[in-house]
Amino acid sequence: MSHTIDDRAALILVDVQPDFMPGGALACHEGDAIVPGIDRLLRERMFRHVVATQDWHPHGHVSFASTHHGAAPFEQIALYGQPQTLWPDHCVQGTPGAGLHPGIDWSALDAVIRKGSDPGVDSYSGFRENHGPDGQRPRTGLAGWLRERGVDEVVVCGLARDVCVLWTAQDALELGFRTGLLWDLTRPVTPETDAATHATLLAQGITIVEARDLRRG
Ligand code: VGL
Ligand code: ZN
Repeated sequence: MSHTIDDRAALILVDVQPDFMPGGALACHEGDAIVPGIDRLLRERMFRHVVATQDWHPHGHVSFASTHHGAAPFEQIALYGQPQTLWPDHCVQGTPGAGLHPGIDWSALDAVIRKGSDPGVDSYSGFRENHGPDGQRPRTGLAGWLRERGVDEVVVCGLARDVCVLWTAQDALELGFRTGLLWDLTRPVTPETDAATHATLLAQGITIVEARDLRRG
């Protein structure tokens, strides 16, 4: 089914970074399979507005298992009263694995939102950090940036389908944007979660789109 977008739509490219691809520190299943399709969308100038998020952690970040004595990657702990998955060290500021993927022509990129820089708070969504010690989720400024440009619809893709892409799409919808997710241009950390992710998106009113079905209106 075709999905028509116009100049009021923005593409949000979530965490398209080598550390989330095979060989990287926190590899998604087939994570690199999305690279050619994203490169094509950008070269075609399909979207008038393009923004990328970049996971960007300091050494010793609270989300790293290595920061917690005796903890193993993929374990869950409670942090500020919320569940927090502990990850392998990944996307450390300034390392090659944290860069925007070199296989994509980024010329059409308008802005980059870096997230996860607060040593004590994780940040999955491009719009808001995870819960902090005060129970709040601080805004990144992305919603304001989009609104000042007249954007009313966002289309999200990138990595990981079950973590940062999902959280970004959910926040976009909650913040008032019509929201689509390019399913074929995402991949999960945990493939077993795909059915649940798909059901959650549909139930919440997020449109699931395939890249080949995008049309310019
Ligand atoms: C992500 C886990 C930790 C993601 C980032 O980009 O989905 N997942 N940090
Ligand atoms: Zn991270």
